[in-house]
Amino acid sequence: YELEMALRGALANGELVMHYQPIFETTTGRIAICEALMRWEHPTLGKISPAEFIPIAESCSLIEPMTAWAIEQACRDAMSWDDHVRVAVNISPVLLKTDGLPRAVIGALLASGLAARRLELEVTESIFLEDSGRTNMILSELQRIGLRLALDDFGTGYSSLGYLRHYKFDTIKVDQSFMRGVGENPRDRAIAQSVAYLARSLDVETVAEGIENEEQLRYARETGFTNVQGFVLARPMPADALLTMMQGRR
Ligand code: G
Ligand code: G
Ligand code: MN
Ligand code: NA
Repeated sequence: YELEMALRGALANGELVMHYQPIFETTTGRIAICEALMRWEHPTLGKISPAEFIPIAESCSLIEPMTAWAIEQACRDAMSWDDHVRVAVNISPVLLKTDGLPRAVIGALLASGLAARRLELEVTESIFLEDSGRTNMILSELQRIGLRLALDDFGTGYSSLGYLRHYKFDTIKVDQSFMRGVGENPRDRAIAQSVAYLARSLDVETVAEGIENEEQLRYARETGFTNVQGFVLARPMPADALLTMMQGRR
Protein backbone atom coordinates (compact mmCIF):
# COMPACT_ATOMS: atom_id res chain seq x y z
CA TYR A 1 0.00 0.00 0.00
CA GLU A 2 2.86 2.37 0.82
CA LEU A 3 4.35 1.55 -2.55
CA GLU A 4 1.00 2.34 -4.17
CA MET A 5 0.95 5.82 -2.61
CA ALA A 6 4.56 6.36 -3.66
CA LEU A 7 3.74 5.25 -7.20
CA ARG A 8 0.95 7.83 -7.44
CA GLY A 9 3.51 10.46 -6.52
CA ALA A 10 6.09 9.06 -8.93
CA LEU A 11 3.96 9.73 -11.98
CA ALA A 12 3.15 13.25 -10.82
CA ASN A 13 6.72 14.11 -9.75
CA GLY A 14 8.54 12.84 -12.80
CA GLU A 15 10.29 9.96 -11.02
CA LEU A 16 9.39 7.61 -13.89
CA VAL A 17 11.77 7.54 -16.84
CA MET A 18 11.87 5.55 -20.04
CA HIS A 19 14.94 3.56 -21.00
CA TYR A 20 15.39 2.02 -24.44
CA GLN A 21 16.95 -1.23 -25.60
CA PRO A 22 17.89 -1.32 -29.29
CA ILE A 23 16.85 -4.36 -31.35
CA PHE A 24 19.00 -5.05 -34.41
CA GLU A 25 18.15 -6.23 -37.89
CA THR A 26 19.95 -9.56 -38.28
CA THR A 27 21.07 -9.16 -41.89
CA THR A 28 22.29 -5.53 -41.80
CA GLY A 29 23.12 -5.05 -38.12
CA ARG A 30 21.32 -1.73 -38.07
CA ILE A 31 18.89 -0.69 -35.33
CA ALA A 32 15.35 -1.61 -36.35
CA ILE A 33 13.35 -1.11 -33.13
CA CYS A 34 13.96 0.31 -29.67
CA GLU A 35 11.98 -1.29 -26.86
CA ALA A 36 10.81 1.25 -24.27
CA LEU A 37 11.25 0.00 -20.69
CA MET A 38 9.95 1.95 -17.74
CA ARG A 39 12.21 2.75 -14.80
CA TRP A 40 11.33 4.21 -11.40
CA GLU A 41 13.99 6.18 -9.63
CA HIS A 42 12.64 6.72 -6.13
CA PRO A 43 14.37 9.54 -4.20
CA THR A 44 15.03 7.40 -1.11
CA LEU A 45 14.28 3.78 -2.08
CA GLY A 46 16.45 4.02 -5.22
CA LYS A 47 15.76 2.14 -8.44
CA ILE A 48 12.63 -0.02 -8.39
CA SER A 49 12.12 -2.67 -11.09
CA PRO A 50 9.02 -2.64 -13.31
CA ALA A 51 8.63 -6.33 -12.40
CA GLU A 52 7.80 -4.97 -8.94
CA PHE A 53 5.79 -1.81 -9.64
CA ILE A 54 3.82 -2.72 -12.80
CA PRO A 55 1.75 -5.36 -10.92
CA ILE A 56 0.95 -2.71 -8.29
CA ALA A 57 -0.08 -0.22 -10.98
CA GLU A 58 -2.28 -2.90 -12.57
CA SER A 59 -4.11 -3.55 -9.33
CA CYS A 60 -4.90 0.10 -8.55
CA SER A 61 -5.85 1.61 -11.93
CA LEU A 62 -2.61 3.60 -12.12
CA ILE A 63 -1.61 1.47 -15.09
CA GLU A 64 -3.78 3.50 -17.46
CA PRO A 65 -2.26 6.97 -16.86
CA MET A 66 1.23 5.43 -16.54
CA THR A 67 0.89 3.73 -19.92
CA ALA A 68 -0.51 6.86 -21.53
CA TRP A 69 2.53 8.71 -20.22
CA ALA A 70 4.89 5.94 -21.43
CA ILE A 71 3.46 5.92 -24.95
CA GLU A 72 3.63 9.68 -25.21
CA GLN A 73 7.21 9.82 -23.92
CA ALA A 74 8.26 6.99 -26.25
CA CYS A 75 6.70 8.69 -29.29
CA ARG A 76 8.37 11.98 -28.43
CA ASP A 77 11.78 10.33 -27.99
CA ALA A 78 11.38 8.37 -31.25
CA MET A 79 10.97 11.64 -33.16
CA SER A 80 14.76 12.18 -32.74
CA TRP A 81 15.66 8.84 -34.33
CA ASP A 82 16.10 7.86 -37.98
CA ASP A 83 12.77 7.46 -39.73
CA HIS A 84 13.11 3.69 -40.21
CA VAL A 85 13.55 3.02 -36.46
CA ARG A 86 10.39 2.01 -34.61
CA VAL A 87 9.63 2.31 -30.90
CA ALA A 88 7.98 -0.59 -29.03
CA VAL A 89 5.99 -0.09 -25.84
CA ASN A 90 4.94 -2.93 -23.50
CA ILE A 91 1.20 -2.98 -22.86
CA SER A 92 -0.24 -4.58 -19.76
CA PRO A 93 -2.96 -7.19 -20.47
CA VAL A 94 -5.48 -5.33 -18.29
CA LEU A 95 -5.48 -2.47 -20.81
CA LEU A 96 -6.94 -4.72 -23.50
CA LYS A 97 -10.15 -4.98 -21.50
CA THR A 98 -10.87 -1.24 -21.37
CA ASP A 99 -11.21 1.17 -24.25
CA GLY A 100 -8.81 3.88 -23.16
CA LEU A 101 -5.86 2.45 -25.10
CA PRO A 102 -6.79 3.54 -28.66
CA ARG A 103 -7.50 7.04 -27.32
CA ALA A 104 -4.13 7.19 -25.54
CA VAL A 105 -2.36 6.05 -28.71
CA ILE A 106 -4.05 8.64 -30.92
CA GLY A 107 -3.30 11.34 -28.33
CA ALA A 108 0.40 10.42 -28.24
CA LEU A 109 0.71 10.28 -32.03
CA LEU A 110 -0.93 13.70 -32.42
CA ALA A 111 1.05 15.30 -29.59
CA SER A 112 4.40 14.01 -30.89
CA GLY A 113 3.82 14.01 -34.65
CA LEU A 114 5.18 10.44 -34.91
CA ALA A 115 3.94 8.34 -37.84
CA ALA A 116 1.68 5.53 -36.60
CA ARG A 117 3.74 2.87 -38.45
CA ARG A 118 6.71 3.72 -36.20
CA LEU A 119 4.85 2.75 -33.02
CA GLU A 120 4.68 -0.91 -32.04
CA LEU A 121 2.72 -2.23 -29.05
CA GLU A 122 3.93 -5.42 -27.34
CA VAL A 123 1.23 -7.64 -25.87
CA THR A 124 1.48 -11.15 -24.43
CA GLU A 125 -0.60 -14.23 -25.17
CA SER A 126 -2.39 -13.80 -21.84
CA ILE A 127 -4.65 -11.14 -23.41
CA PHE A 128 -6.50 -13.96 -25.17
CA LEU A 129 -7.37 -15.90 -22.02
CA GLU A 130 -10.81 -14.35 -21.60
CA ASP A 131 -13.26 -11.84 -23.08
CA SER A 132 -12.03 -12.28 -26.63
CA GLY A 133 -14.78 -10.13 -28.17
CA ARG A 134 -13.61 -6.94 -26.56
CA THR A 135 -9.90 -7.73 -26.95
CA ASN A 136 -10.62 -8.41 -30.61
CA MET A 137 -12.22 -5.02 -31.10
CA ILE A 138 -9.43 -3.13 -29.38
CA LEU A 139 -6.73 -4.96 -31.37
CA SER A 140 -8.41 -4.24 -34.68
CA GLU A 141 -8.98 -0.63 -33.74
CA LEU A 142 -5.28 -0.27 -32.94
CA GLN A 143 -4.32 -1.78 -36.27
CA ARG A 144 -6.79 0.47 -38.05
CA ILE A 145 -4.93 3.46 -36.58
CA GLY A 146 -1.90 2.05 -38.44
CA LEU A 147 0.41 1.00 -35.66
CA ARG A 148 2.11 -2.37 -35.35
CA LEU A 149 1.37 -5.19 -32.93
CA ALA A 150 3.97 -7.52 -31.48
CA LEU A 151 3.31 -10.78 -29.64
CA ASP A 152 5.79 -10.67 -26.72
CA ASP A 153 7.37 -13.59 -24.81
CA PHE A 154 5.99 -16.05 -27.37
CA GLY A 155 6.18 -19.63 -26.16
CA THR A 156 5.69 -18.98 -22.46
CA GLY A 157 1.89 -18.79 -22.43
CA TYR A 158 -0.63 -20.89 -24.29
CA SER A 159 0.91 -20.20 -27.69
CA SER A 160 -2.19 -21.28 -29.56
CA LEU A 161 -1.84 -21.28 -33.32
CA GLY A 162 -5.37 -19.89 -33.30
CA TYR A 163 -4.01 -16.45 -32.39
CA LEU A 164 -1.81 -16.51 -35.44
CA ARG A 165 -4.77 -17.57 -37.56
CA HIS A 166 -7.08 -14.81 -36.36
CA TYR A 167 -4.73 -11.89 -35.78
CA LYS A 168 -2.20 -10.46 -38.14
CA PHE A 169 0.60 -9.67 -35.71
CA ASP A 170 3.41 -7.72 -37.31
CA THR A 171 6.08 -9.20 -35.05
CA ILE A 172 6.54 -12.32 -32.92
CA LYS A 173 9.10 -12.07 -30.12
CA VAL A 174 10.37 -15.53 -29.20
CA ASP A 175 10.93 -15.70 -25.44
CA GLN A 176 14.46 -15.63 -24.14
CA SER A 177 14.05 -19.00 -22.43
CA PHE A 178 14.26 -20.66 -25.88
CA MET A 179 17.47 -18.85 -26.75
CA ARG A 180 19.05 -19.92 -23.41
CA GLY A 181 19.13 -23.53 -24.50
CA VAL A 182 19.98 -23.39 -28.20
CA GLY A 183 23.60 -24.30 -27.49
CA GLU A 184 22.95 -27.60 -25.75
CA ASN A 185 19.22 -28.36 -25.94
CA PRO A 186 18.01 -29.71 -29.31
CA ARG A 187 14.38 -29.27 -28.25
CA ASP A 188 14.79 -25.51 -27.68
CA ARG A 189 16.56 -25.35 -31.03
CA ALA A 190 13.76 -27.21 -32.81
CA ILE A 191 11.10 -24.95 -31.32
CA ALA A 192 12.95 -21.72 -32.10
CA GLN A 193 13.53 -22.92 -35.68
CA SER A 194 9.91 -23.87 -36.19
CA VAL A 195 8.56 -20.57 -34.89
CA ALA A 196 10.99 -18.63 -37.11
CA TYR A 197 9.90 -20.70 -40.11
CA LEU A 198 6.19 -20.38 -39.32
CA ALA A 199 6.46 -16.61 -38.88
CA ARG A 200 8.34 -16.21 -42.15
CA SER A 201 5.66 -18.20 -43.97
CA LEU A 202 3.02 -15.89 -42.52
CA ASP A 203 5.04 -12.79 -43.44
CA VAL A 204 5.45 -11.89 -39.77
CA GLU A 205 8.74 -10.46 -38.47
CA THR A 206 10.55 -12.22 -35.63
CA VAL A 207 12.72 -11.08 -32.74
CA ALA A 208 15.00 -13.52 -30.91
CA GLU A 209 14.96 -12.21 -27.32
CA GLY A 210 17.60 -12.46 -24.63
CA ILE A 211 20.69 -13.00 -26.78
CA GLU A 212 23.49 -13.10 -24.22
CA ASN A 213 26.44 -14.61 -26.09
CA GLU A 214 28.01 -15.03 -29.50
CA GLU A 215 26.79 -18.61 -29.88
CA GLN A 216 23.16 -17.57 -29.43
CA LEU A 217 23.68 -14.66 -31.83
CA ARG A 218 25.14 -16.93 -34.50
CA TYR A 219 22.28 -19.35 -33.99
CA ALA A 220 19.63 -16.62 -34.32
CA ARG A 221 21.26 -15.47 -37.58
CA GLU A 222 21.46 -18.98 -39.04
CA THR A 223 17.86 -19.68 -38.07
CA GLY A 224 16.65 -16.63 -39.96
CA PHE A 225 15.23 -14.46 -37.18
CA THR A 226 14.51 -11.00 -38.61
CA ASN A 227 15.80 -9.18 -35.53
CA VAL A 228 17.89 -9.87 -32.43
CA GLN A 229 17.72 -8.37 -28.93
CA GLY A 230 19.89 -9.01 -25.90
CA PHE A 231 22.53 -7.93 -23.45
CA VAL A 232 25.44 -9.04 -25.67
CA LEU A 233 24.27 -6.51 -28.29
CA ALA A 234 23.00 -3.63 -26.12
CA ARG A 235 21.42 -3.13 -22.70
CA PRO A 236 18.50 -0.85 -21.93
CA MET A 237 19.79 2.74 -21.64
CA PRO A 238 18.52 6.29 -21.13
CA ALA A 239 17.27 8.24 -24.17
CA ASP A 240 20.35 10.47 -24.38
CA ALA A 241 22.76 7.51 -24.27
CA LEU A 242 20.76 5.88 -27.05
CA LEU A 243 21.04 9.02 -29.19
CA THR A 244 24.81 9.08 -28.65
CA MET A 245 24.99 5.43 -29.69
CA MET A 246 22.91 6.09 -32.81
CA GLN A 247 25.08 9.05 -33.80
CA GLY A 248 28.24 6.99 -33.30
CA ARG A 249 26.96 4.31 -35.68
CA ARG A 250 26.22 6.66 -38.58
O1 G B 1 13.21 -3.93 -18.00
P1 G B 1 12.99 -5.12 -17.17
O2 G B 1 13.67 -6.36 -17.59
O3 G B 1 13.31 -4.83 -15.73
O4 G B 1 11.42 -5.39 -17.23
C1 G B 1 10.78 -6.31 -16.42
C2 G B 1 9.37 -6.52 -16.91
O5 G B 1 8.62 -5.28 -16.87
C3 G B 1 9.30 -6.99 -18.35
O6 G B 1 8.35 -8.04 -18.43
C4 G B 1 8.81 -5.80 -19.11
O7 G B 1 8.02 -6.15 -20.23
C5 G B 1 7.98 -5.07 -18.09
N1 G B 1 7.90 -3.64 -18.40
C6 G B 1 8.92 -2.76 -18.55
N2 G B 1 8.46 -1.53 -18.86
C7 G B 1 7.11 -1.65 -18.95
C8 G B 1 6.04 -0.74 -19.27
O8 G B 1 6.25 0.44 -19.57
N3 G B 1 4.76 -1.22 -19.22
C9 G B 1 4.49 -2.52 -18.92
N4 G B 1 3.20 -2.92 -18.89
N5 G B 1 5.46 -3.41 -18.63
C10 G B 1 6.75 -2.98 -18.64
O1 G C 1 8.85 -9.26 -20.90
P1 G C 1 9.72 -8.48 -21.81
O2 G C 1 10.23 -9.28 -22.96
O3 G C 1 9.11 -7.17 -22.26
O4 G C 1 10.99 -8.10 -20.95
C1 G C 1 11.92 -7.21 -21.45
C2 G C 1 13.10 -7.23 -20.50
O5 G C 1 14.04 -8.26 -20.81
C3 G C 1 13.87 -5.94 -20.61
O6 G C 1 13.49 -5.14 -19.56
C4 G C 1 15.30 -6.32 -20.46
O7 G C 1 15.90 -5.78 -19.29
C5 G C 1 15.29 -7.83 -20.39
N1 G C 1 16.34 -8.32 -21.28
C6 G C 1 16.69 -7.83 -22.49
N2 G C 1 17.73 -8.50 -23.02
C7 G C 1 18.06 -9.44 -22.11
C8 G C 1 19.08 -10.45 -22.09
O8 G C 1 19.89 -10.60 -22.98
N3 G C 1 19.10 -11.22 -20.97
C9 G C 1 18.22 -11.07 -19.94
N4 G C 1 18.33 -11.89 -18.90
N5 G C 1 17.25 -10.15 -19.94
C10 G C 1 17.17 -9.33 -21.02
MN1 MN D 1 8.71 -6.69 -24.21
NA1 NA E 1 9.62 -10.31 -24.19
